[in-house]
Amino acid sequence: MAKYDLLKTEGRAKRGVFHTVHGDIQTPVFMNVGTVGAIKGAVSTEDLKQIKCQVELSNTYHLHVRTGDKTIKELGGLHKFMVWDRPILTDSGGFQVFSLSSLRKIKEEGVHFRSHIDGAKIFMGPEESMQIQSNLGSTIAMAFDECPPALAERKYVEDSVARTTRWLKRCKTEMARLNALEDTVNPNQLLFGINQGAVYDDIRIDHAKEIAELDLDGYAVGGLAVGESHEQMYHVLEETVPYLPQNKPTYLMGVGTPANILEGVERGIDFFDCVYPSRNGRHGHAYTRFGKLNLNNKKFEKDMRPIEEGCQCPACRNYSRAYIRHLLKAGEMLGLRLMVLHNLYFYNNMMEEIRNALDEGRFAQYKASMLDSMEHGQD
Ligand code: PRF
Ligand code: ZN
Repeated sequence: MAKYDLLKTEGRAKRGVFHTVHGDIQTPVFMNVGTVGAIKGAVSTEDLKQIKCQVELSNTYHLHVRTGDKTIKELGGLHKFMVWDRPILTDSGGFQVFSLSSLRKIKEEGVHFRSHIDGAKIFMGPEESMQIQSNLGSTIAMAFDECPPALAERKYVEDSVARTTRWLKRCKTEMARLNALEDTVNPNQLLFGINQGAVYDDIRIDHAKEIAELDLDGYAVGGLAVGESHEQMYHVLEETVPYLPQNKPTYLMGVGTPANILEGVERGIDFFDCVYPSRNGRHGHAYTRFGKLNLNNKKFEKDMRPIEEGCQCPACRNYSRAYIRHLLKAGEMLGLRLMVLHNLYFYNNMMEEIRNALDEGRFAQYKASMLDSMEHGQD
């Protein structure tokens, strides 16, 4: 159903467009993280359209424990519930279970754990994850995987990756069954597989080859940005991405800084997501092409310039650093909101600049000048 058109390449960097039932996704793209169906920082879906957001990302696990995927299905699915008619990607729950919950037990059938909200016992396996994502009716569902720690021993990673592959096959079967049901929210729901293997090149490569054969709608590289160095992450991408289909979208999960994204694009990644722009914004840290600013800083007390000169975001078009700093100090929600809007706009706008640079065959030049400006720029 979905089709990925590779429009242009520069080295390994890809410029593409992914056609979905909820509209086209121009890649490379940054997905804006709204874990529970809302971008933290009081950002509405109306705002998302203003800040060039193409794809919203939500989490299976969080929506399952509150308000419940069955209720959301009853109400017409996640698109209707959160009033967003463009693409939504849902993460499968595996990663959130591993990072949030205590007392988890991993078995062949799935993971037993306790809810981080009320401690209730929950079981989630590949079938449950697909059923929840199907109830939400997201555009793209992620496979249920295990993300082993970056420093896990080789034997542990081998066993874990083998299980993740068996889980992936079960996800594919279950998704096909669910999409064919009469009352399914989104009969065209897509499935992305996830490559794992920590920092072991050979495990990563074997796994990439194995999942590439399953002919999925797209492929993610998971298990990165979990404690390894940036160099190790870039190395894994160089080794692994060539074994993922070039005519399908690739997704680097949970990454990262603007520099990480530029490096990821260079190594063939189409999709990114990260909490940094919203989380750092809520802490008063602004991303700009001239480097990061801490708006809590006293030096901005009387600074009437926008966060970033020339930025077309709703914050910079109207408000000064001095005013936003004042709002942050006063604990006013508007301060957080303007910070998050600026940061997300910065990320989405950088992706647009990356796409334009790829279109014009000058990505390498764009990347070099952006990295230089972010590192040495004067505000
Ligand atoms: N798996 C899943 N979601 C994820 C990750 C993963 O490995 C990561 C790792 N950076 C972020 N989100 N399912
Ligand atoms: Zn701005």
